[in-house]
Order: sequence, then C-alpha cells, then structure tokens
Amino acid sequence: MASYSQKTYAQRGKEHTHPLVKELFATMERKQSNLSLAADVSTKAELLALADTAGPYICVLKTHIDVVADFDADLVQQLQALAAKHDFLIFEDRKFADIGNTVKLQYGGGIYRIADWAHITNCHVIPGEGIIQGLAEVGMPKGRGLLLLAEMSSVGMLATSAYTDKNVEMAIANDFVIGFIGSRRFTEERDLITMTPGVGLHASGDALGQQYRTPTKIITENGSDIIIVGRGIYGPGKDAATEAQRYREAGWTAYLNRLGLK
Ligand code: 6AU
Repeated sequence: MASYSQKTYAQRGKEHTHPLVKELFATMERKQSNLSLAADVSTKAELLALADTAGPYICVLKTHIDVVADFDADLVQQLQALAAKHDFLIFEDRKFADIGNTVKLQYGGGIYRIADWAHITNCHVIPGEGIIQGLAEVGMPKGRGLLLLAEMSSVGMLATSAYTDKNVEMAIANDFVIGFIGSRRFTEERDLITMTPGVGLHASGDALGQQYRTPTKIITENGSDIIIVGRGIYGPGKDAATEAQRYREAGWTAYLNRLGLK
C-alpha cells in the first residue's frame, strides 16, 4: 500500500473516517494551503487583526489563548466569525500535561472553555493514557480532535526514541487522537496527520532554543502534512499578508513536489 504521504490531501479526506479530519483535508484542498499560522500575540486587537490578514492563506489558526492579556468571550466569537469568513479551523495549542480528571476541567471549563471553540488541541502523554481519556470525554462529544506532542522543535528536547514510539502507540489506539506535533510522518497504521512547528524559510533559530527547518525538508522529505509558522510571518519588520502568501506557496509547492506533480 502506498504511504499516506504519497496520496493527495483530497484523497485522504475522502477516505478518512473522522469528520474533523475530513473537514481539515477538504479545507486544505479548497484553499491550496498546508499552512498553519502560530498567532502568538498578546492583545485581542492584534490577534484579530492577524487572523483577518493571514486568514485567506491558512488552513488552521493556532492560538495560545492564555497569552492574550485582554481575553474575553467576545474574542472567541470574533475568532469564530473570522474562521467562517476565511474558511479555517482553530487549534488551541494548550499542551495539556496533567492527570485525566484535571485536564477534563481545564479543557471544558475555566475562563477559556477551550473545547467549546477549538477544533483541535494538543497534549503531552507524560501522565500516561489517562490524559487522552480525560480529554476525549470532553472533546469527543463535540467532534474535536487531539494531537500528541511526539517530538518538539527545540534544542535538547527530551521527546525522543522510546517516548516518541509510545506516543505513536497511544495515538493508534485512541480514536480521539487525530495526529501529532512532530517533524515527520510517524506511522502508516492509520492516517494520523503531522503538524510541524519550527518552520522558517530564512532564520535558523532564536535565542531561546527554537530551531527552524524549511518547508521542503518538512513536507517533501519528511512527509509531514502541515507547517506551523509564527514569527516568520508576523515578526519584526514583516508584512504578514506578504509572508503568509509566501509560506503558503512554499508549503504547497513542497507538497506538490512530494507527490511528483511539480
Ligand atoms: O514560528 P515560531 O517559532 O514563532 O512559533 C512556533 C510555534 C509556537 C510554539 O508554541 C509552537 O509553535 N511549538 C509547538 C507546538 C505547536 O505545539 C511545539 C514545538 O515543539 N515547538 C513549537 O515551536 O507557538
């Protein structure tokens, strides 16, 4: 059987059984985009402006909602309106890491009520499989999906070898898991997606351990599905609309090259 990374996003969407992943692949195909924007800005106005500017070029908006100083319920409503206007999904990069019972409370409640509006969220499996079960109890009935942090992009990260393999095992065994954060395709057992952060066309890293690889490396060579780009798009001196278009083009070209279509 051909690797999933040799199939088109459209084909994978058709064959997939998870409605959210079907929707994600269909969005990617419609917009010809495998770009997710990491919108790490600290005010409501900045986040909404960035989502509106980059919205036409992305398949997924990734948020860190707890860095927004003036967060309120209206921000969520406006983000949802932008998601509808520009046709993208929302991924709250919460990186849950506690026992099942606690993450249930954190995911469904509190100020942010993440499960009410984020199509996708992610977690570390350091506490064991209970974290997935706890999150699934809240997210499954709402049609949400979970990514496991099988690897990280930073210097000296500890998610390697046996730990990464455990992530893959747990992902295969749990229907609520739709894929991974990591640098490559991890399994052919079922069609689990990979979203990759630490992607840049020019910079090699930052002062705090972030490391950047190119879309070609990540998509064409490593078989990942979606590139996550933050400061490469909105960093100092950058025009977010121009950069979002550039990264969309780079990510899509890398995908076509992988399929041998370009
Ligand atoms: O492009 P950057 O470096 O400005 O932003 C990268 C984004 C940030 C990180 O919180 C996130 O990607 N990230 C993650 C995610 C997505 O879970 C994991 C990781 O290993 N490295 C990483 O940078 O919002």
